[in-house]
Amino acid sequence: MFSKVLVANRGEIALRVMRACRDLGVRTVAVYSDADKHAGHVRYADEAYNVGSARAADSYLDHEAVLEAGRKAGADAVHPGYGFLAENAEFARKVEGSELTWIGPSADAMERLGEKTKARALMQAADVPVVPGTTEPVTSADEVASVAAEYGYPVAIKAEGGGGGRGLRVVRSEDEVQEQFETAQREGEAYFDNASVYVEKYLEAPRHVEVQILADEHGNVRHLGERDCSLQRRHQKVIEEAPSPALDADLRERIGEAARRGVREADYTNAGTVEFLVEDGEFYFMEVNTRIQVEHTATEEVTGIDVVKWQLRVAAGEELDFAQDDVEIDGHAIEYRINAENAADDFAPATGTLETYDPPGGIGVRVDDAVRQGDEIGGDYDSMIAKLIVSGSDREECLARSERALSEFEIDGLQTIVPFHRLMLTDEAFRAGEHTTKYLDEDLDRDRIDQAVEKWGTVGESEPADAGDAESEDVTEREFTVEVNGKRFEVNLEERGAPALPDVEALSNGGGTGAAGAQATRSRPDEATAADDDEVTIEGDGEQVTAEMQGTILSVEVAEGDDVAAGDVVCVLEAMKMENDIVAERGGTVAQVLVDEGDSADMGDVLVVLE
Ligand code: MV4
Repeated sequence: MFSKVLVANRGEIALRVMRACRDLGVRTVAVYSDADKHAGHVRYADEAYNVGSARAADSYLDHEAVLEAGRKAGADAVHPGYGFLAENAEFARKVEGSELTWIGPSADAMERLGEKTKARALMQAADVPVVPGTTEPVTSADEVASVAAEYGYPVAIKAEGGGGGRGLRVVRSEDEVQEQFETAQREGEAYFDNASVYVEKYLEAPRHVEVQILADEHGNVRHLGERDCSLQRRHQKVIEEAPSPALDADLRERIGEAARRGVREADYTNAGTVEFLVEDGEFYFMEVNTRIQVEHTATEEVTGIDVVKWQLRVAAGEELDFAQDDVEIDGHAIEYRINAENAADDFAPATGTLETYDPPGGIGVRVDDAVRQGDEIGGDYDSMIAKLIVSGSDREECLARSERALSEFEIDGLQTIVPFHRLMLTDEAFRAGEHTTKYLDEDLDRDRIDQAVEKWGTVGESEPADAGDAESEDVTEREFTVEVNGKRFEVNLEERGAPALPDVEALSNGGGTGAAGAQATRSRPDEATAADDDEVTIEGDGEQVTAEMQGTILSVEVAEGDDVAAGDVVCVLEAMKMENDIVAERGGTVAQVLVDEGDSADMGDVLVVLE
């Protein structure tokens, strides 16, 4: 096994990989951009290197800077996570040519599967069903028309380098052929530097079903069952689950075996995903993702197999130690992407500070994230701030736990898509598992999304502009906990036309929340200073000498910088006509004197701070 791994990524996936490293006793190296100096993956890693560049996201794409960090750290392998460098065969080849090991499929295998017509031909050779169409690029609109004549309209024209919906054009009749052919070529050229296109029969409402694969360097290929990712918005997955509610046992067996044959044919190693379209009880190969994916967690939950750990073990030359028959799908798991987005505003990215971040827990709940309360969500990177993965013994139990877990998830300070997820749990098509890849973009009623955000949305900076009524600006809101006859009530008090409260945030954070940084220098109400200036902040974690009763400061016996021993008098306080010596309990150096002679002090006020 490796002794030190560089993780060339950020966010939750960097943490996921580092956790697998720790489980294996492997040390971890993070890289970061200037915008990410204090990010979760940097906090977690054993060591970290700045690979900064002008644009934050570009830092993670800089081949030479990443390799140089690996050399400096003395790492012996690189894990790319997903996104950024993960599917870059050129970078994989550079790593292969260095003293570091690439934790992923070989650059050759990545290239064999990267071009769509090559991948289709390879799958056909392995007896894996592909969507009827061409396995060679088409070079003229006439060719498109003749393929369409053979299979019938509609057909899809796809860019050779395509993926994620870019460079996919649907042709519904002969008079659209010329225009769509040219558009597909232009898009291919623009997005992928490759104007080459090919043609497939277009399936109207397929499901997206993908099979998780693990393959070692000793010729063993296993599949870990499938995930259903049909709930997508504009080609972005939103909810994924394992197993697929759309497959029966027979189709499940056949699709899994087809995926194994396909990657074996490609001489593929490490983890990968074979994507299929499923329609009318048939499945068709779509593409291979040559990396770990966001949604691998759902597979981990139903198989009990640590996919990321196996990526490391396989890359280190180890052999898969389980047979295909040993892989059992147990129960059901659903992953909810917790994106900072406002679903009511066309899923626009939301930015802000995580004023509250309190994820759910308990049985069947897993949260993969790299943020904590107080963190700034900036918009420099993608909007996913966490993943909630819920499991149960079957889909029903999983759905019930999902409702519970999503209602427990407390996030304030910016809008997330939690309200959208809660809506899906009330949605008939989703609950029945009957939704197709069209469902979100074409069938779901926008008004229902707006209502969900109004009902469950977060109140914060990115609150939708139309969420409140016109009067709301004049309403001062406070939350109280009251006890009536021994029963606890949470009371929300609204006063119309009242002056705004000074700083509700600071008040409601009185108990301290465990969040570092952002809250650390806030003055807390139970330790309010005797000074008139409300803005005084108390620094450090040394002794705070406080007034034990309400009174007047008769004298101050210390100044900043003085050394004070335990029992020394720091102030004299007059209360109820008595003079009281206020003494230091532990002692230290005086860091702050917050009162002057003649000031009045309330019980609990901080008078002097020692460090
Ligand atoms: C298709 C298809 C229907 N028929 N191909 C979209 C992304 C790209 N990589 C493949 N995509 C599709 N290819 C044929 N022949 C429908 C889609 C498609 C889709 C696929 C998976 C998940 C969501 C989707 C949303 C729209 C279209």
